[in-house]
Amino acid sequence: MMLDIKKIINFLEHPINNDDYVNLCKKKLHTNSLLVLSNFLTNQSLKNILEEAKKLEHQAFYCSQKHTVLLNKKNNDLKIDDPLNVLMTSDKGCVPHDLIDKYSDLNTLYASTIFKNFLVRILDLQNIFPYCDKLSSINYNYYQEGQQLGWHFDNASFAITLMIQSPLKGGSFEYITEGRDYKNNYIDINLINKIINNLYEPKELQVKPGTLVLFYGRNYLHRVTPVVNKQSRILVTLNYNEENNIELSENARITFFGRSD
Ligand SMILES: O=C(O)CCC(=O)C(=O)O
Ligand SMILES: [Fe+2]
Repeated sequence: MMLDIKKIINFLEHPINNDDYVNLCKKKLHTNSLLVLSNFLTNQSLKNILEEAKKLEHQAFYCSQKHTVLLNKKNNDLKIDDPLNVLMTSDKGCVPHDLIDKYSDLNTLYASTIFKNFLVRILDLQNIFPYCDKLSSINYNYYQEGQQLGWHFDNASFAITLMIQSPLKGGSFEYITEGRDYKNNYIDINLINKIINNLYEPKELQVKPGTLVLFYGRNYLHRVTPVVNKQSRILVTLNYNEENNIELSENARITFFGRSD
């Protein structure tokens, strides 16, 4: 309902149902390759979501994984120093969708027609759909001291995140906007090699709580650097699909959530 969503999205700064504003966001996304909307959430909603995040934190499932930049396991047929075969470390905690309150602001936002129309328009899609499994659509992610997400390309074409608690030190989002063009089956091994060996400086993004970030995670090599002190980094991912009836693979669910249903 319009009434509910107005309490969650800061429409004063982000009138996402206004044509001019949609076009402005679209332009920003294409110029900067990334859309960053600070103060996207109202203060009250950020407070509600932070409270829920803290309440659920002890139920987070922490996984520590080694993966390649394409999120694969090590391939013994490839050279050990092949940039597509080098292992990265990722460890973070995750609370799956089914633990999030039905009446959470996150559920209202995720299902909101106004919000979905905005996304569809700026991304030039026909439609977007939730995951059909109970775990994958909305996730709280917790990065505790020392935890990080290694360099990777996402499997999903786009990613939408909401920062809920920024770390005081470390925990930066780093990325490059070149490196891969999934649809044209292109991957720049040399550039990936430079990035993972710290020979090329990536872009860095640090955002404050309440910020929405949208990026093309399948084409951008990105990572989250280790959080340096006690304050955890808490971030929500709002996960949609371009097609209906998609579930996250059972393997991925077990890896990230510790269970498949
Ligand atoms: O935590 C972030 O800012 C990015 C998360 C991410 O890249 C992912 O979950 O794949
Ligand atoms: Fe990612």
